[in-house]
Amino acid sequence: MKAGASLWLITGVEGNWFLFDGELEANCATAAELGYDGIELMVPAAGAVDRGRLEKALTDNGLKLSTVSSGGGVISHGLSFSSPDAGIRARARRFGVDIVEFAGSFGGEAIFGMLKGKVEPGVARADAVACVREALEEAAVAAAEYGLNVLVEPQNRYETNLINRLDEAVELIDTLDATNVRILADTFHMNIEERSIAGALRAAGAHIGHIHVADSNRLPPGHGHIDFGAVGAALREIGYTGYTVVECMAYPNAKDAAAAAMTCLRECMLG
Ligand code: LER
Ligand code: MN
Repeated sequence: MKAGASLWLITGVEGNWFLFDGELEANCATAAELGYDGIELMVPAAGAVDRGRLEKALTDNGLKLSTVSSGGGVISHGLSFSSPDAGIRARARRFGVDIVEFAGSFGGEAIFGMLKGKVEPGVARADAVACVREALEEAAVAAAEYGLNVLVEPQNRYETNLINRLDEAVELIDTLDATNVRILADTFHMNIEERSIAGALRAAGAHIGHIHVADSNRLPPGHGHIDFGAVGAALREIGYTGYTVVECMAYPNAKDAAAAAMTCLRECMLG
């Protein structure tokens, strides 16, 4: 298993749930110094980050780009795969493919969490699911060009009414006309939605393609009541070897949060 740190690169948003905010070079250096292997980015658009600058920040610090979130499509542009508005849906799919290509050109995978959207009033659930299915299949074709997966993230009921648990994601993935879609399992969301975090990870098994860790309160692992020993044991049992990215509040500050999370990862997950 490899450790990743999340880095938020959208300006002008008050408050976020990522470890690091801005300052690409300085935060890559801090992540590397603390022992992280990779970086996950949140960007306002695929072309927003200067390629040369990102390449240099990664190589100078011996880091890989693990993943790029497509959440910027929602935060910066109000997009959604399942919007009742066909224009918004089309722009969301374009945004998603652009993120796949940006991430893929660095060997990283694209995340589809918030951009899935929700079942809006007046829209039939089956129609919303069909929109998500179509968008994921399109993104999967683009990712296949790089030999990579795309990642779909179940999120808790206070954020969406569309795919809250891992078993719902498995059901969706199994009906897709694509073989390179995997689940991003986020311990914060799972703590709200799953009967057992470890049990759900075991049941999803080889469908798991990426992990986000935060504690029950979205503070760094170790500051809440999630049993990360059990999470690590379940991931070892299913043979998971991908990234575990720390996506939590920068409490009490980014560096201390990153250090505390790394201590927990070393004790419970990376062994
Ligand atoms: C993003 O990875 C996430 O976990 C969400 O809670 C964003 O809404
Ligand atoms: Mn997450």
